[in-house]
Parts: sequence; C-alpha cells; structure tokens
Amino acid sequence: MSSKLSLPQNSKMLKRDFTYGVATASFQIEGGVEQRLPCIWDTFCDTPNKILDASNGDIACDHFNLWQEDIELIDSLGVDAYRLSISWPRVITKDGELNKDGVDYYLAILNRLKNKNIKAFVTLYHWDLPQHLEDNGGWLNRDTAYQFKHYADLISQAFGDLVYAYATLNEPFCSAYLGYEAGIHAPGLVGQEYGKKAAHHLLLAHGLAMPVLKANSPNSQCGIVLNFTPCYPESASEADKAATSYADDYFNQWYIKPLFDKQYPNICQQLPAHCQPDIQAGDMEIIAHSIDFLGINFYTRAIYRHHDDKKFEELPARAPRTDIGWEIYPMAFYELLTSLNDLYTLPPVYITENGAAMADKITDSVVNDTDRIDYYQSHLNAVHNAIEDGVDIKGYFAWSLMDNFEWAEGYTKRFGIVYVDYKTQLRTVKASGLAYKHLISERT
Ligand code: GCO
Repeated sequence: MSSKLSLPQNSKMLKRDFTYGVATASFQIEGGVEQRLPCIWDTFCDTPNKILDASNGDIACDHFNLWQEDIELIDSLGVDAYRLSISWPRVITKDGELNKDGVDYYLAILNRLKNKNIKAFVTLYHWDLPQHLEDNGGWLNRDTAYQFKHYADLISQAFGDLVYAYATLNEPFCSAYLGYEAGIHAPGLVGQEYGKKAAHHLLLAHGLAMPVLKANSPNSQCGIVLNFTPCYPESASEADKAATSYADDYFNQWYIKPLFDKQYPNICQQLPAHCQPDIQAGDMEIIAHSIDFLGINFYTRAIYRHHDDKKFEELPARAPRTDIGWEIYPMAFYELLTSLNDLYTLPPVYITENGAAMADKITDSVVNDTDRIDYYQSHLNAVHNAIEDGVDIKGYFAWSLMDNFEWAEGYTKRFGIVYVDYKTQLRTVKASGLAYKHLISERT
C-alpha cells in the first residue's frame, strides 16, 4: 500500500507534453434537470428496479450549480485537461434548434477552462439521449444518427475554438450492448436483435459527425472514445480460445475494426439474419472517416470458456477485485494497448478513462484510499510500458474527478479521486487525488 505515485525517471509520462486530466460525464454529475429536456436515463431511473439504490440524476453532484467551484477544484489538482460531456438534451430543443441557456452554460465552463489554461476534451454523447428521440426509436432508428450530426454541427459552431478535442461518442459498446441488448442501461431493451443494429447507427452517427466537426473546428482534435474489456481464455484449449476470440470480436473489435478496416469482424456473417446490422451502401466508408485521436477506456478484463449451447461463457471475476467487483489485472491494459497497436494503424491515443471504485471511508476530512493509489500506480506502469514498446500515447485521464452517479449502481460506487458528500455537496480531495497532483507536478 502506497501513498505516492511514481514513474521511472526517464518516462515520457514525466515530460510536460504528456497530458494529464480528469474526466466526468454530464448525467453523472450535473443535476439541473429542470433546465433541460428529459433524457433516457431520467426515464430509466424512474423505472422500478433498474438502479441499485433507486436513485436518479436529479441532483447528482449539483455540478449545474457548483461548476465554478468544481473548476477551481480541477485547477487545484494541476491537471492539463478536463474531459467533460455535453448533455444533448440541455443544448437542443425538441425542434432541433439550439437552446441558448444550455449553450451559455457550457460556454461559461469552456471559457473558464480556457482562462485557466486547461484543455477542454469534450464528449458529445455520453449516453444521455434526449427522450423524444428515444420515443422515435432511439439508436434503432437510423434517423437518430442524422439528428446527432445536426446536433454536432450546431454545437461545434457555437463553441468556436474553445474545444481542444472532440470525442463524438463515449463507449458505443455500452450504449448499444448494455442499453439495447442486455437491458442493464437505458433505454433498457433486451434482445440480441437490437444490439448490433443500435451499434451500427451509433457508429454511423460518429462517422457522419466527423467531417462536420473538422469543418467547423479545424484546430480541434476529433475522434472517438472506445472501451475495451480484454478477453482471456480459461485454458489453452482450442475450444476455450475460439470462444474467447468470439467474445472479443463481439464486445471489443466490433467497435474499432470498422473505424480502421471498414468492416465488422467476420462473426458478423454468423449472426442470425434478424440480428444483423442494417448496413446501407456507403455506410462503412462514412464510419471509417479518419480520426485525429483514439480515446481508450480501460478498467478490467474478462475470462471466457467454451459453452456447448452459447457461443461463450464468461466466468466470474477473479480476485483481487475493486468495490464494483471488477478484477484488478493491469497486465491486460498493457496487452490491450500493444495488441491494438499491432492490429491497427492507430492515430495518437489518449487514455480517456481509467480508475477504480473503492469502498472509501472519510474520517476527519481524510480519505486514505491507498487501494486506489495502488490501482493507479499499476495501471500507469502499464501505460508507461506500452509507450516504451512503441504505442503513441499522448495523455491519461483519471476516471473520475469526483464520486458521482454510477449508472445502474446509483451512488453506491465511488470512482472519484475527490470524495463527494451527497448531503452537503462537500468535496474532499482523497489521498489518490493528492498523489495524482504530486505526480503531475513532478514533470519536467
Ligand atoms: C464509462 C463511463 C463512466 C463510468 C465508468 C465506471 O465510460 O464507462 O464513462 O461513465 O462511470 O466507466 O463504470
């Protein structure tokens, strides 16, 4: 157990041009629901038994009101960059026009960040789809991709040159699979016939938005953020290896291969006809628009074995685990980064999320989360090693700036490097936050 974070003295991650940041997402921190349209997560939270503690995003971290203090907090950590997301239902009206108040809210944030010399990494879609678009079919409706393009167009014009980097989507796997196939995220649809259709329209939305963002904001870095849960076989048997490879194609490669290879993994042809994505002529060209950077989110790995009836079976997570039950296995991070670098011609990479939920205790205004520091240390080492082995990684963002609404887990899981008391909205920098700040300050 350590209270410090360190890297080898010659590490490229100890140079000033390596970007360090903290990340959040609109629905998870903002609250301020009266000032925006409803989104699918409002509806999902209102549905019984979907959220572990029956909570919602109505107040969350009250960042809608406390954003100025929160930017001071971000600044106090000494980070170079802040990754935030724009709430689509806050900035767009039902008629598809800009909502001036919502836009002004983000302009104030972006201007404040600029004044403080903190680069804004803006995600346009971190899962809060306006409910009226879901009522029209959501991501199962191809038109939603065009609605997204329209939103990306208007908002990038409004933001001018205040945005250092745009990510179109955050983790389309989660939106598509968790939201439209497994049903554990909003909108909560269940059925294999939905997942890949939703995924295709999400990726199409990304591809449609890319040239628009580049035209409106030529100086911004534009890309996408994908999450990966690397897949490992339980044994060296051919059957387990084949099952694992299938799972990897289904959950991971599905979202990256089209970006670089203009096609889905070969398992696409094995899917039953009613589960196929609706691919129209030219779609794969649109999706494969070049990107300036790839954002990679990593938390854990998964282990699979062959199953006679299903394509694969996922095994329970091994120890050691974080408080959310995810195995701590930093080697998978290194192997992920180097294997993606081997498989694809990657643009510069940012680690846009990495971090851990831990069972924090606050005593006398101190959170001594040495377990989280250990997690960060081992994963920063993995990034360092991947850079040494040739992966072009430009920066790293801790997930998350502060404890927040952890989706289906509600407020029961704490991912912050800053502790949030949800009764008083008091923020307390954890030991991990202090260690992160110290590491960042050590650069030359
Ligand atoms: C994610 C999400 C975050 C989660 C985090 C922990 O992109 O999955 O961006 O919203 O809170 O990953 O589950």
